Order: sequence, then structure tokens, then C-alpha cells
Amino acid sequence: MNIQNYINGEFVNPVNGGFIDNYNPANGEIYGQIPNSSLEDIELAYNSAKSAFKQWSNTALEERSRILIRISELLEANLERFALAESKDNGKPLSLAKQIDIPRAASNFRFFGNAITQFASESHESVGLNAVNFTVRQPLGVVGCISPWNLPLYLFTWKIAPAIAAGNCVVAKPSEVTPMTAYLLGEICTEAGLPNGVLNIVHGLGTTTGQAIVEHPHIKAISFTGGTATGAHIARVAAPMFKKLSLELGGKNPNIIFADCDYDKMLETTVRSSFANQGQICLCGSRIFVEETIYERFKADFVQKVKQLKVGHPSDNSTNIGALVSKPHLEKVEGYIKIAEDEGGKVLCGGLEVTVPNYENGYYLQPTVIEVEDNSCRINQEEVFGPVVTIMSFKTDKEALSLANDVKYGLSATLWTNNLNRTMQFSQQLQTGIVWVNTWMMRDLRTPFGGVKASGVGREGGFEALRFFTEAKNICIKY
Ligand code: TXE
Repeated sequence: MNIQNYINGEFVNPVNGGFIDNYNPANGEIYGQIPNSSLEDIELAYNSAKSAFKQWSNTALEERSRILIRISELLEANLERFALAESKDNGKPLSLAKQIDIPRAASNFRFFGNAITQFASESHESVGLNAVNFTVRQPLGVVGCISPWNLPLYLFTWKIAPAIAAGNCVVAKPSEVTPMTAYLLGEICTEAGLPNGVLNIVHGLGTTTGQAIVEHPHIKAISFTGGTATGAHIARVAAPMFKKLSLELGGKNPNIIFADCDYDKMLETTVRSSFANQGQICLCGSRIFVEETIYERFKADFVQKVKQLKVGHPSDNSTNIGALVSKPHLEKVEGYIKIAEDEGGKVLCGGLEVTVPNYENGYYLQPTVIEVEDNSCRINQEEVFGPVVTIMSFKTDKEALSLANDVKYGLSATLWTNNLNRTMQFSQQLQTGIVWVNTWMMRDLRTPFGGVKASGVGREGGFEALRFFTEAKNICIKY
């Protein structure tokens, strides 16, 4: 299926007429083409957004809210179609797309449709000076949203929904590897009555189409989720233009397990936090640290459970692990398994490609557990972003904390313990933007979401996102 750009409410081919292939990871075949957009397309998208801005930014909050909630309802009504498209484009199990990706995309619109009606600013009375200050939060204008391939519609809408709720108009680019649901979203926005030009969706490569968004002199902010190297590059390009930047980048998240935890719950959740979405979630706990007293027990139980995970075609209901997103990505992940072995890591299970009958050219890999002894090895320091975790034991709280923090990333951490004192010590001292205690990836959309260190700058979620997509202005009135 060939797709087009969505500019000013219409589906159009790229100006240069160029297209690139779109692969189905489940069978390795090309199943469609997507626009290879260039600067001219970004210019058209920008002009369309700019023309829509005056009216959209003055549209009553109730009306904006109504349209966002309508988009949410239409996504829910089209759940099957969107889930199928997401699974085919990305390789993720269809069941996951149905349970997580598409419902969450719908929630993003509903949440920000409601949040904007509750978003308020402050006033400060300057007592004794006969003056009052108040703050208004104005939309920025035209903003850019660039999203990755791992949770395609989920993360695309996580940016777009707050941007348009706050009154901005958007030029957005989904990952060229998974463009399909973003394309389908255009239809739904039109049907929901989103005025033309408020959202423009342009497809193409990061280094050309994405770069043109970041370089555009009048696009005021960039909200980006993707790799750390790309984030650093975007920051270098955008900084001299003083653009607002929200960067949600990679992770190498610790999963710290103490003997006093609820063992069964921990084990079950750790399988999920390691391998959900083929391990391709920035929040996956890819470094597992286990207290020495339960290390051997955990190792045996965990490996046994991981071996039971079924790698299979995404639309097969019994599949736990689908295909990796692309061939280059599969090769990258396999490369890391090799690096780990060369460094002395011991593969406890997995490590090999899987041949799924009838889909022999798909990008399937066994879930892989590697035992390591040194946290400074590359497999423990670099983001793999696939179905690969390491396990390692520790003796003391102090050691566990230093292992957890001894990494350049700082997105999330998971802690398994029933000791309140330990919970508080770790929660305060872990160098991450998110700490989950006795759970993983439990999300409340009101909470700030983002990382520290090489995991990025800025926070998404709740009012944080609405603050990012608005500029605060102080007005001081003397009376
Ligand atoms: O991401 P990129 P890639 C990590 C993960 C993965 C690695 C590389 O480790 O293996 O990053 O993945 C667009 N200007 N994560 O190469 O390139 C690109 O088109 C503007 C973590 O797929 O960062 C896509 O839309 N845009 C992660 C988006 O950026 C550019 C999720 C992300 O692609 C651009 C994905 C440029 N110069 C990968 N270059 C997470 N944090 O969840 C690329 N893009």
C-alpha cells in the first residue's frame, strides 16, 4: 500500500515525486511505498500550519477539547484496523497493538482534550505596590514533532495531542520505518473536524525530511523521541536558533531485585519488562541486578520462563515475541550479543535467529539472557533496544545503587523490595527520571515523563507537555 503526505487536510504526493520502500518485518517483504519528502514538502506543511494558526489558537478550549476527544473516539472505533496496520508495519504482536498501542494513542487525545480545559496559569499580587502580575500561556505557533518506530502511533500522538490542545499547529514526521498508522491518523483527523492545516504529516527519512523540520527557521519547537545520537545532533542544529527542545532519548534501565520482594510478582513482571515489544521500549529493564542470596534461584526460574516465550508471526494469537522492526536493527542486536560473548558474557538462553514457518525471511530473534560479571562491559553500557537482557548479582544496597547509576543513561529504574527504608533511599538516589517500585511501566498520563543524563532533556506528560508547547508571558498591571 502506498501512502501520501497529509498537508492542509489533503493527501498529496511529495513534490519531488520520490518514494521509498516500506518493509513488513514479519516476512521481510516490501509491501508499500512512502513519500521521500524533501524541503519543499516541509515548506508546504509549514505554510499550511502557519495559515491555520491564527484561527486555531483562537478556537475556544471547549471546541478544541471536543475535537480531540472525537479523534480519540474514532481511534477506538477503528481499533482493529489501526492495530493490524501497526502490527504489520512494526512486527509487534497484534495482541499488543490492540491492548497497548492503539488504546494508548486514543487515551493521549482524550487525556489532552480534557487536560487543556483544566490548564491554568498563576497570578501574583504585588502587595504594597498597587500592582498585579499574571501569567498567560500562549501557544508557540508552528511546532515540529518527530517520533520513532518502536511505539509508532502511541509516541506520535503523545506529542501531537498536547501540541494541538495547547493551540499550536504541527508539522509532524513519524519514523520512516513505521509510517502507516500516522498516515491513517490523517483520515481520522479530517473526519473528527480538525481544521485543515492544524496537523500536517510528512513522511520521509530522518536525515532529509526530519532534518528539514529541525532546520526550519520558523518552526519554534521540536519534540523528539529517538536515539541519543540523533537527539544530540538535533540539539546542535536547533540550539543556535533558540528553539524549545524536548528530547526523549535512549535508556539502559536497571531492574534491581532484592530478596525481600514479592518473588512471583517480580518474576512475572521482569519477563515483561525485559521482552515486551521485543525489548524495543526505551523503558525496558535491560540490566537486571539480583541480590546474591536469591541469584541462583532467580537465574534458574527466569531462564526457564524466558525459554517458554513463543517467538512467532505477529498476528498469531499465541505469539509473545514478534519480529524485530527491521533487518539493520536485527543485525545491530545480534552484533551486541556477539560483543557480549567476546567480552566474557555467558549466554544463558537465546541468542539465535528464529525461522518461523512460511515467514522464513522475517526478522525473528530468540529472547536472550546473558550473565555478566562486570557492569562496565559494552552490553551493560550501550543501548541494545532488542530482546536482550543481562543479569548480574550484587551483595549490598550500596553496591546495587552504584551499579544502577554507573551508566550514561538515566531514563527509568525498577526496584523490587518490600523494605520502606530501602525504597525511599533508592527512590531518592537513583539517577533517573522515573522510578518504579514493585511494578513496571505503570503509567498515569498526568505524571512527568522523561529522563536525565543521556536519556534526554525536558518532560512530557500532563501539564508538563502543555507547558512545553506554550510560552509563559508575565503581564504586570499597576493600578
Ligand atoms: O532512531 P533515530 P533509529 C534508539 C535505539 C535504536 C537507535 C537508533 O537504540 O537502536 O536509537 O534507532 C528521525 N533530524 N532508539 O535510527 O534515527 C527518524 O526519521 C531529524 C530509542 O531508528 O533516532 C525518526 O523519525 N530527525 C528510542 C526519529 O528521528 C531525524 C526509539 C527516530 O530515529 C534525524 C527509537 C535528523 N537528523 C530508537 N535523523 C526511544 N527513546 O524510545 C533521524 N531522525
